[in-house]
Amino acid sequence: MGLFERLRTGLKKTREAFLAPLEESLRTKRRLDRELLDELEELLILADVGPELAEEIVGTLAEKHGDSLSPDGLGAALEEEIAAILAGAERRFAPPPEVPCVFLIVGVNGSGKTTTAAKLAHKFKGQGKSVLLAAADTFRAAAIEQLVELGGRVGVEVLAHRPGADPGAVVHDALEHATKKGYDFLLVDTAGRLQTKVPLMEELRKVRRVVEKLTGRPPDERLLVIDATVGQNALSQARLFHEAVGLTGLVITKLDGTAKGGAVLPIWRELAVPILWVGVGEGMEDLLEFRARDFARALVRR
Ligand SMILES: Nc1nc2c(ncn2[C@@H]2O[C@H](COP(=O)(O)OP(=O)(O)OP(=O)(O)O)[C@@H](O)[C@H]2O)c(=O)[nH]1
Ligand SMILES: [Mg+2]
Repeated sequence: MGLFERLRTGLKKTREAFLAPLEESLRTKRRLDRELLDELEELLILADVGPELAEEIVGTLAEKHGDSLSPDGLGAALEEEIAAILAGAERRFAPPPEVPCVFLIVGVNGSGKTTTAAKLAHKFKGQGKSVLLAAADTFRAAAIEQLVELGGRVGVEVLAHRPGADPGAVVHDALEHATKKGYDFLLVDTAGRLQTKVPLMEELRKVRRVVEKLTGRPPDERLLVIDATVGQNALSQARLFHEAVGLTGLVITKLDGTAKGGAVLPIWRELAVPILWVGVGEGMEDLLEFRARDFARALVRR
């Protein structure tokens, strides 16, 4: 199955939940009356689009298609509106002229940071680039082992210290090593537990400062990894990470098999941080570049 198909299949639950009943009603009514619009609004809220955006989408659809809409036209009309909302959320990653290009990968416990770091390493390696992974989640011994294991699987070197070591020192060493060896990328995996020895946000600020001190610029990408199954609830934590490191992009993981795929809309609307990649599975290939149009289509078109 192609990756886009994986995304479509993954979002099937979200899609079917609101398309099927509405299409059925449209077969006889052929127009969006108040009752259908209310139903659509409710279904969008169930897909975690949030009340404000649901109202906005329904309002626009009523204006454009209230008088006449076929069951087939519904998906297309929704795709237009969702793609328009997400248009600004798309940004293509472009590496800076300097090497190594440094990624700081942050997010709450279990969101998919370590897996995403390995998937990105795999992607860049596949493009002929050299990659170093840094195990800056020193809080859990298992976290270091996990990154070393994944690094081995994708054939990329991992720099790690002992459990409990200072993440700033890990990043310092990793950066010196990557610079000396001329690595193209340094991908830094960080801890997710909010209750670490040093408060997590402070720890992340420090890691950012270490990179700035050594390279004269902040980490080129400060990526927040968000678990799509958490939906809109991820927003309050996302703001804390944004304050701490100044996010440059989002990675939305676990879009395969969630009914809350609609949460991508309010997340973008609220944070205004572009979405760079989306995770559609546990495998190393299961990371897609985010495309607003594809995403909208996968969400609402059969
Ligand atoms: N289905 C699916 N599973 C994913 C995806 N991304 C990550 N996972 C799984 O989510 C679980 C947690 O992933 P990790 O990468 O360990 O998450 P983490 O953020 O590093 O977790 P901590 O280090 O504990 O904070 C693992 O079982 C991953 O395989 C995805 O896109 N789809
Ligand atoms: Mg991890």
